[in-house]
Amino acid sequence: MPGSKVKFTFPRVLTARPFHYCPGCHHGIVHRLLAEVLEALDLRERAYGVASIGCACFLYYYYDIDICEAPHGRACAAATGAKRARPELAVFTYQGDGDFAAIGLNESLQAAARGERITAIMINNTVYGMTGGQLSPTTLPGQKTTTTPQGRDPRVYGYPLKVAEILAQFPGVAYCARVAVNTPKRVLEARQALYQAFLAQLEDRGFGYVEVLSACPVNWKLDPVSAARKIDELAETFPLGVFRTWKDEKS
Ligand SMILES: Cc1ncc(C[n+]2csc(CCOP(=O)(O)OP(=O)(O)O)c2C)c(N)n1
Repeated sequence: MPGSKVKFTFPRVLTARPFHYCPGCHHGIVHRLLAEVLEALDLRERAYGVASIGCACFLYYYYDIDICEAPHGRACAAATGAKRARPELAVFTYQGDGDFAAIGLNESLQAAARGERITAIMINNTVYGMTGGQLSPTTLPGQKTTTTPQGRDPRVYGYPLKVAEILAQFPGVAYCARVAVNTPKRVLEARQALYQAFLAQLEDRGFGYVEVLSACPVNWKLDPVSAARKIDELAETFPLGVFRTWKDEKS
């Protein structure tokens, strides 16, 4: 319409299929951001996603790009194979914290240490969401889960694994950030982080990693608004920010 300004468009990378996620879950926001970044970088024809098991296992329903599914924890290994076979593709993984940092920890660390030219996205909701909210490596001390009904006791179950801080030490990691999507400002920062993580791959700099603190209202037993607020509490244990970027390093 004359005089009006387009404020909202639907990324072509997304299909029209409604998300299956629970109310208040942040997967939907991250999916939308990922779609916007793939579109901004003109990657629709050469993006290749590797979905994990967990709540995002139906990733291929929602994107009009090639996506395969890797067994629990193997997404970074599968993505490595895809990227090495077809270096012209923009290859990414989309994993939960259980997938990336529990059963898949070895694959994840080794791919990052090798500096594979892939982009890994880890959705950190501090639990195994899909299977009913069990303890994961990122569960907060004191947090109640179905396998720690009294709350996580670090003397028994250890302390949360800070994946971004671990990966940021590796020279092969070109970009490493932790973001959240519980406020509009943070949503914009999260999009920027995803953009940079893909750029690290497209510019052949190394492994790109974005960890997203994500609400799981059902397993946290909170309403969506309280769950979104709880992200601020998570950010005390898992600080937000860019932990490593090739742009800071001397070339
Ligand atoms: C090879 C294999 N092992 C175990 C499972 C069972 N399983 C399905 S989802 C899941 C938990 C996933 O948790 P997370 O990766 O944190 O993702 P979320 O569901 O929270 O998004 C597990 C253990 C499986 N589907 N496949």
